[in-house]
Amino acid sequence: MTTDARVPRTDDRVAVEAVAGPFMRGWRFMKSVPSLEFLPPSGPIEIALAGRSNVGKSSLINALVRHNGLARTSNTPGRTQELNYFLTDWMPPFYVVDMPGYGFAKAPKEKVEAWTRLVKDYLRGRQTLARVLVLIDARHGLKSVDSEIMKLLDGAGVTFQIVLTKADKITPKALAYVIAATEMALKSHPAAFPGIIATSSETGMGIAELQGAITDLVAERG
Ligand SMILES: Nc1nc2c(ncn2[C@@H]2O[C@H](COP(=O)(O)OP(=O)(O)OP(=O)(O)O)[C@@H](O)[C@H]2O)c(=O)[nH]1
Ligand SMILES: [Mg+2]
Repeated sequence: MTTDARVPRTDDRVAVEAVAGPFMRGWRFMKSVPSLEFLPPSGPIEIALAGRSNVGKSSLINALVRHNGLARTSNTPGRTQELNYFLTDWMPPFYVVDMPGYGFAKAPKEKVEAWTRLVKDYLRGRQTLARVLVLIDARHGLKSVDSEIMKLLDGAGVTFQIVLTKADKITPKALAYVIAATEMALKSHPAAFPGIIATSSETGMGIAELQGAITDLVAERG
């Protein structure tokens, strides 16, 4: 008997659904939050993406949900300026929250200061925030603004996981180096979740692994 390689067998489909279930479902944009008083009422758990401007937060959301254009991306740092809530129709439901970046951005200083305050207040005080993905550009490694955010999360007792982005842009050797250096730095952060996931929104590298980590978290906390 021949097997058509293009048609996944039932057991393969079951395996994919078990690992990446929530990401096989429909996702929709729910709302943009310009300041804390506009946060949705506490309900489903939230998983937020933090990182320097232009690190690839919005692109990673599109790669996770396999829907280019759901989150708006740009070459210009400072594209995302509010907390953007995305909701899945998976049960139990949960939100993925895209956030403005920290550090340099092409926007007026007062605007950058206001959204940086918003991000920090949200990260410190949101009861339903289950985990933060702290995105680090694999080419650059940890910067002082990243360490500052990780300290804030340590202080608030919010677990975070490091996700390297743009791994397609460096050699495997350079990637291994940045993973080792980041692992060393994480030892002094009690809120760090073990395991660094190297990803590329361009090639799909690491996306299934990250989907799996989020699926596990939702199963545990949802
Ligand atoms: N080669 C490569 N480029 C990427 C990857 N991820 C994002 N980019 C590019 O990096 C730029 C910034 O991506 P965004 O997803 O908008 O970054 P962001 O962190 O949301 O940026 P802000 O909203 O401005 O904070 C875009 O030009 C993306 O195409 C990746 O994995 N590989
Ligand atoms: Mg963005």
